[in-house]
Amino acid sequence: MYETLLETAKGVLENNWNGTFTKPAPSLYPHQWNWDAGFIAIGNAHYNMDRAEADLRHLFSAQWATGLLPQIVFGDDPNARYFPGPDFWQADRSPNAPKSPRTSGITMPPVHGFVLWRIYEIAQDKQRAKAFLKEMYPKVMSLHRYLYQYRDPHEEGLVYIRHPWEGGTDNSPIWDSALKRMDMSQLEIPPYERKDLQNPKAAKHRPTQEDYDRYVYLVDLFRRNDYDDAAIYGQCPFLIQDPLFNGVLAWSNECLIQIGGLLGEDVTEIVQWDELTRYSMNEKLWDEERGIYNAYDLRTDELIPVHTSSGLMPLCGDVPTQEQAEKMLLTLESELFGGKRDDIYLCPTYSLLAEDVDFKKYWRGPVWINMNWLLYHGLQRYDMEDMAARVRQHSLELLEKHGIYEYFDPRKGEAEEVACGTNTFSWSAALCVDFLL
Ligand code: 2M8
Repeated sequence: MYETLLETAKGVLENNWNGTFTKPAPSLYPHQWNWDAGFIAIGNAHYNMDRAEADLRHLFSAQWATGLLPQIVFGDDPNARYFPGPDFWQADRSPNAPKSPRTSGITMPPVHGFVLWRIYEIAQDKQRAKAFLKEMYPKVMSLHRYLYQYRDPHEEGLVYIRHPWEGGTDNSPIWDSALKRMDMSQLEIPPYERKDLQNPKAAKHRPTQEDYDRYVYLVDLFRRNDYDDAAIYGQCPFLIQDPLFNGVLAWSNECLIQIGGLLGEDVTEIVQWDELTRYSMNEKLWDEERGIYNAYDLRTDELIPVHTSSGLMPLCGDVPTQEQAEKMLLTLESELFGGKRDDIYLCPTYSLLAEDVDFKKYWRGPVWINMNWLLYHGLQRYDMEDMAARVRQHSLELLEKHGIYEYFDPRKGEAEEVACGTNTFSWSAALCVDFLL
């Protein structure tokens, strides 16, 4: 079963490798992306450990002196079309940015701790894998240290993001209220030209122009402040504690504790982060009534009670108790996410009941394979084997029937174009390999 799918997925990874790093997708995303690189390395680890290691080494070669791991590491292909490119970011305004390679000036969900652990689990040659852990451990530690030092102003163990791109879920409805508060008639945005709309299939489902104006305004704010974290914290209208980002952080902390233990390191610092993050996620972000985690807006000091699948992701980090997790399972099975319906592919990224759910619009409804992979691992941690198997099965069915696409319309049978976004998408391929092997 699935032999052809496996070969197709490997072919995508092969094709998207440029000799130095793996592109998420050649036409739409021609550079290296942070969390993509993590997911991609997991896929490669099953049959090409050299490449898995090379991708992560390349990503971390761009780490800033503060520990920030950039969202994009730019390649040097002069024909690569992407906005905003390195000349727009001007990351070299920061004394902390590396001279080379060039990077953007924000980060992404810190998947690398659990990625390293997963690679170690997969590895046949444990000695080599351990040497790689030893090499990477201080780098991932320095990333986590950056997050707790600069992104946790109340020292509560919850890390904020300051741009929707840092969340990885660019146009998630979670960000709507914060973005809407930015009155663009009062704010100056530098001129810019989007390149993503040149991809005809993806164009119609990409974020709107209003979204982009806000994305670009924020980038401009960061560069005007020379990427100084304290100055940006003072001025940025967008500061959000996201349950996906913090759930991933919790999982990575946990894996760093395991890695540190294996390497004979003192893990006291991580244990402290880990305990505080779990505690605060449950104290501050947990929604007992709805059985899901919320995001929190640090600018207005209020919860953002929007039902997206990001609120289920703390499962992967073992953040909820078994009792909380049972409630989350009910939420997943309910009409909100359609977990028991035969006509819905799991897992829609936005509640099926939301008035503005859009089954094809990027992070506002479609199924994404990386979210399914995180959810699958989360469900397994709570022995929810049936639902985990369902999530895996739906993922593989989508990929097999519709291709290694970026995201998928969750409506089974009904939708005309189920596969959305770019084709030959690397993390869909890599996580498909991991699901299969
Ligand atoms: C998407 O984000 C980039 C900006 O980072 C974009 O829209 O141009 C998101 O899906 C993000 O999660 C992903 O890492 C990136 C590359 O696949 O594309």
